[in-house]
Amino acid sequence: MKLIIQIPCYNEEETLELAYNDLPRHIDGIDEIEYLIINDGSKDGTVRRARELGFHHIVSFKQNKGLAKGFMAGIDACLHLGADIIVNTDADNQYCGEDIEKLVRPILERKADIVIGERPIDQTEHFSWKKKKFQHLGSWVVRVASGTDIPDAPSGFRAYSREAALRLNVVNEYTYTLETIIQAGNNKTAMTSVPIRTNPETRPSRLFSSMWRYMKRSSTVITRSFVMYKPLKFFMTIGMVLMLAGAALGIRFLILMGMGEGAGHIQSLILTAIFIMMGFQTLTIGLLGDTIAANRKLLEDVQYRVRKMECRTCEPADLLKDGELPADDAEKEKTPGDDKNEKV
Ligand SMILES: Nc1nc2c(ncn2[C@@H]2O[C@H](COP(=O)(O)OP(=O)(O)O)[C@@H](O)[C@H]2O)c(=O)[nH]1
Ligand SMILES: [Mg+2]
Repeated sequence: MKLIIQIPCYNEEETLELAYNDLPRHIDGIDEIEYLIINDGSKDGTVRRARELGFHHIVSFKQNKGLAKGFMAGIDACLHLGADIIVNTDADNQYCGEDIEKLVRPILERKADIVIGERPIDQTEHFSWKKKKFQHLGSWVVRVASGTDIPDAPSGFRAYSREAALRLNVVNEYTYTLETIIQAGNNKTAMTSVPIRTNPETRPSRLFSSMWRYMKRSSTVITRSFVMYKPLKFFMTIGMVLMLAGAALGIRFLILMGMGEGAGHIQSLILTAIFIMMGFQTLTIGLLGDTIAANRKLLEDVQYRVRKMECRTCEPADLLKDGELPADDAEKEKTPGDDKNEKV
């Protein structure tokens, strides 16, 4: 049983050591533990630091592509490297490394394929009141959209079985956390949650830099995922509301016409027609969306089979060879002490 712990990194030279030292060296039931970072175009010496610390594998992008792409590139690399279980944690040592054992346990016991670490949000001192409320609200919306009972959806501390990782898909560019739960819930993947501990803050969050930005991006991700996985429900609800509004106005007009007052209410008759037409169009879009969703399910199945066949043989393009450094870092290593090469 091989476990690979992956850490997405963007300019994490400072805190990576702390996170690395906290990682477990042995877990009962696991034969091999390896560590991997995904360097998302960092401008500091993240990769050099990771090599010095002894990370086994490094996936490195030449430029910043965002957390969601980084996460998926890490998953691809872990599958290629033969991981049976993949754990994702953060480079700022936010999560308690010792709790990785709790994350992998339900997978080892074959009780789940995805395990999400539930942070003690209300007890976390460095989370503002607003951040706590938004995290709870986000989790509630994801629970509704996914039909699951996961209490902490934005948590990045997770474990995936190989089987669940082979089926993972992320299309948005901001974060993988919400979309993967909605997808897994709709695919009926066995998912569970375990309470975990967090460490004191080492630096402010970069993903949650502004409340409005976070809200805007998260609501886009959730709406898109909901439309993708439940198009009929989404458009049918809107379509039915429009049709009902049209029908109510239409009945009102008929009653008024029966009373001989129809002539003064032609405007509401026009509105009735508009509502009913819009409602009908929205229902049709729902049916089209449902057909597209059925096709996507077939494509996902094909993708799963292809991934299963090729993940061992096809080397991921961004996986560095042993000892290899990205061009920038290699350059810096040749000329140590040169001021121009100090970290940005
Ligand atoms: N791949 C990638 N990872 C990022 C990016 N920004 C942040 N991260 C990583 O995502 C993890 C969580 O980031 P953090 O700023 O601690 O956000 P928090 O989860 O809200 O505390 C860390 O491991 C970061 O290095 C990015 O642009 N790309
Ligand atoms: Mg953090």
